[in-house]
Amino acid sequence: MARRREIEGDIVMGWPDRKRSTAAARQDPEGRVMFVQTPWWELQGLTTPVDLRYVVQHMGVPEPVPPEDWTFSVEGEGIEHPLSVSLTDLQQMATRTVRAVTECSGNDSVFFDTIEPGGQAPSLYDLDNFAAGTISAGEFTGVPLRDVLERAGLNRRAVSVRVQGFDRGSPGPAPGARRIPDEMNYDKALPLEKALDPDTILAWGLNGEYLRHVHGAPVRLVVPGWAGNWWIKWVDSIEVLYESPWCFYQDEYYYYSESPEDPNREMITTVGVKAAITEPTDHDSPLPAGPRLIRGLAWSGEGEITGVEISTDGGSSWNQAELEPPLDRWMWARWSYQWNVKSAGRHQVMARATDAAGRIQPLKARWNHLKKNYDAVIPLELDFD
Ligand SMILES: Nc1nc2c(c(=O)[nH]1)N[C@H]1C(S)=C(S)[C@@H](COP(=O)(O)O)O[C@H]1N2
Ligand SMILES: [Mo]
Repeated sequence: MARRREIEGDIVMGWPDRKRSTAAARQDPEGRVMFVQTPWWELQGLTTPVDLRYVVQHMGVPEPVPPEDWTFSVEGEGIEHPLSVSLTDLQQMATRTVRAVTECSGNDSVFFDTIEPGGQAPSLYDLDNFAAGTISAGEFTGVPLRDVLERAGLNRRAVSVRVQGFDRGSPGPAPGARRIPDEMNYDKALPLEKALDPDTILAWGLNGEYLRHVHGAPVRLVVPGWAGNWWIKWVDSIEVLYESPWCFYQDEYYYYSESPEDPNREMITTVGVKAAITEPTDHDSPLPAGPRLIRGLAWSGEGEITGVEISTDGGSSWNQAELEPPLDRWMWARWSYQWNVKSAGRHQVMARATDAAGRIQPLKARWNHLKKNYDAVIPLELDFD
């Protein structure tokens, strides 16, 4: 068959160009985007283009505020001089740029069902699956939260920094919740130590442009390494406290426990150490046997990626993949592995990551009833002829 020579895709700047990736975007009746999933396996580098970034929020997207009318407050018992801060005030401070992966705690959650009896795994590469593709990476520019707290006279004996968005609503039903407010703002209470990490920033820039409204403009919190639900969008107030306050999306929604009744709840903080295969995918199967490059991404919430291993024999043996520079602390790393497929038929490929904190990606995820932070290896089944 003659190979189709490709310049047949989109018109870009008036010229025919290669086909671009599209995200799966769900809109409200007025055409405003409410939820986006990212086809991360199609992307060619480390930065997710803003148009392809995932979008998630719990109580709807609030009406935007003109940035010049917007301020946020810094107050609470752990603050000596309460402040009202405008975007211009922030932009008069020294900036910091952080490149990081954002992963929703619900990303890949559907795979928890595969460890329930009779569960069947869907394709990882299918945005019809509601839990897929809620992960993206990018370059955020802003000011360290620490610098703003210090300017307001932070008392270092404080333990908690509650950050609240201006989105308001009702969280709706939540299994195991002991209390569901009728109306609330989205908020989370960051332990002081993470709040003081210089890479925890109040960001107005993303990938070289102003942050967009759906991603939390004028300013959102960036909490590298920690699950997306910590990355408060539409920042409205910051309160420094001597004890950790009750927050719905901390105490009743994003926590680990075995069952809704289980009284032992563990706070969700960092994301797992994970590797994901981007090439080939099960949509490319069947493939010709012979030499075959396996490529993917790996990331961890606790430390730089130190290795990725591949198994093509069901986990009996593991071989090192090559990590492709740069290895950036909070970013995902690209990796590749040369595999020689010697026989036709069905083969299973598994990739597992390790990180500088000494973690090894597990083959089986630890169950939690809310199905948060799925972090186990997801085997890829490929047919060869
Ligand atoms: N104010 C506010 N911030 C929020 C949320 C929210 O509902 N309200 N959702 C959180 C969750 S669960 C995730 S995964 C990330 C998603 O950020 P994004 O929409 O920019 O991808 O925002 C977080 N910040
Ligand atoms: Mo999330």
